[in-house]
Amino acid sequence: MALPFAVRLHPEVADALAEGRPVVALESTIIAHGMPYPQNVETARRVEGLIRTGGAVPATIAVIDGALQVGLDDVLLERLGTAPDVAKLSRRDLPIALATKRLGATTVATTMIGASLAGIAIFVTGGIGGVHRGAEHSFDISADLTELSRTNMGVVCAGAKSILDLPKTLEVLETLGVPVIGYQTDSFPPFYARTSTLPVDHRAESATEIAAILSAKWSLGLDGGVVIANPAPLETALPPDEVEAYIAQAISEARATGVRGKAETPFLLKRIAELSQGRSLAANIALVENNARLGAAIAVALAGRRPVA
Ligand code: PSU
Ligand code: MN
Repeated sequence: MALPFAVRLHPEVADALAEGRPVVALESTIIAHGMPYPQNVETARRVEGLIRTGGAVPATIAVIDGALQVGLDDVLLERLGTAPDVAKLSRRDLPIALATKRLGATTVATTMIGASLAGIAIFVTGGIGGVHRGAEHSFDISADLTELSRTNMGVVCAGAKSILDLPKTLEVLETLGVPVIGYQTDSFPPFYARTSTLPVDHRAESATEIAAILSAKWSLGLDGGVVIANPAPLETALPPDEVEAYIAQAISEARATGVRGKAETPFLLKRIAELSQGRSLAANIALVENNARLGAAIAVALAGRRPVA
């Protein structure tokens, strides 16, 4: 199948897809705007390694030189992690960045777009965007949610950060018809901690079971994503009350200094890392790695279900 001219596949990714082998997509906003250098690039490389160990080919996605590049080499990863002017690209920004040849990092929404165009079905990230606290005033609801309603992708995450309004986020996902699956958990994980009081739609025990849910959804033509929520590892999880104090302070600083819109999430992540003296960053790194292991296993299970051409 011919790809749109603006999508460019790394040869290793193209070969794997052509042969029906498992591929896992990764986002680049977490590299350019979610973590500081050098941990961002180190994490990106380690996550790619874990996906390979799990039997799949990693495909980190970004906008480079006028193309939606699916699969980055080491030089490009380093560039994304160090360049001072990397744009944060959600769905509305994508055509502009492509036409103006900007260097851009893809969010969950745009990574889903690129991965889906390439023919990838599984995507690993840290946390999805959602309904921001105070959205009843600001209307700030991440385009990640609308993308989940339309683009076929299993999105493996550790839930969503409680910088968001998690009950409202889950309500919107329900409205949009996006299943929320807990991996070996009954509750929607709040990113830095492992459990919450918010139920998931279904608890799945295995990667095989998750692959079966994805197949069932898409075989019916029920387009859209599935949120696969994987609780953060116990060793680095942070106490919820402590995290809440950092979040409250970071949000009040954002309000006081007028930070909002697409700048809000990167600002809050940075402040929470500072306030927690790096422990939130350690937790973030550990949970992305944990998600990489699960994502690879789901991609392997899904590839096993598909007839190989
Ligand atoms: N949540 C995190 N870390 C992140 C992001 C979200 O815990 O790095 C990034 C993801 O790329 C996500 C984006 O898609 O922020 C959402 O931004 P916005 O709320 O502006 O849509
Ligand atoms: Mn927003």
